[in-house]
Amino acid sequence: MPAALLLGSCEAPGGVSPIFPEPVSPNGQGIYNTYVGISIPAIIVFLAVELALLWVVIKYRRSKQPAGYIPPQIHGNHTLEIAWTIAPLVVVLAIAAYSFVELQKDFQPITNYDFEVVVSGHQFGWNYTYPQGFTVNQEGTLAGDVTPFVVPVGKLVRLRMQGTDVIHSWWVPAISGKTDAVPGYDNFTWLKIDTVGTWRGECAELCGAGHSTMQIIVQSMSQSDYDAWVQQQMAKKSTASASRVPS
Ligand SMILES: [Cu+2]
Repeated sequence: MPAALLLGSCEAPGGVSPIFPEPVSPNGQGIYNTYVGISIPAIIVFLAVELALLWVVIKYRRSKQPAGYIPPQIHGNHTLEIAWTIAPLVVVLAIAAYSFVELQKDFQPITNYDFEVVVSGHQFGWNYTYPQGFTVNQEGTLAGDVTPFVVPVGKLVRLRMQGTDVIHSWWVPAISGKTDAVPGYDNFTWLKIDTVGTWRGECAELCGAGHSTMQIIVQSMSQSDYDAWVQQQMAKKSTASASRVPS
């Protein structure tokens, strides 16, 4: 609960929390695990190196040595030198392999999805085109919350990222990693949200003067609420197209 309060207070309108949010999609969970899985060994290595350094500095400080003392001049301990070259190499390669596996899982165009939404970034906002043919316009603003991108709970949704002008990047930390929306090229990510709720994100690629307005809100609904919402969107779309017919 205190964590939730802290997260809540950090979520100013139009921003994302500086603390890693609780993941709600398997790819968000995978990224979170990668973050923790790399951070913990990194902290252990950092502490080990700093403590060893401190120990040497304190134990062998000049004031504890006889006047004019010169430490033993040793050069070349092959076992030690090979060990401290190989050990970091193994750590770095392990981090690379671990990250690469996660990247493959999150950003390959998956084929077992329930439906696909085309997400198109523009200066400054996002358009979400659903298989039923309607589009949700999530126009950027800082005056309040943007229109949510709505998905049903528990469905695997493939996101096809496109850009119409410059490169944008779709990022909702609890759901997925930063995915570039590039003009003339399709990028892919996906989501499968396991609970009803609302999550925040923002454009993560500096894309022009209105970049900061490009908030993202993803809302997940139960299947029945989602179906009703789709009906509403379809009705809106047909009245809009009917009003465009010349009389
Ligand atoms: Cu942008």
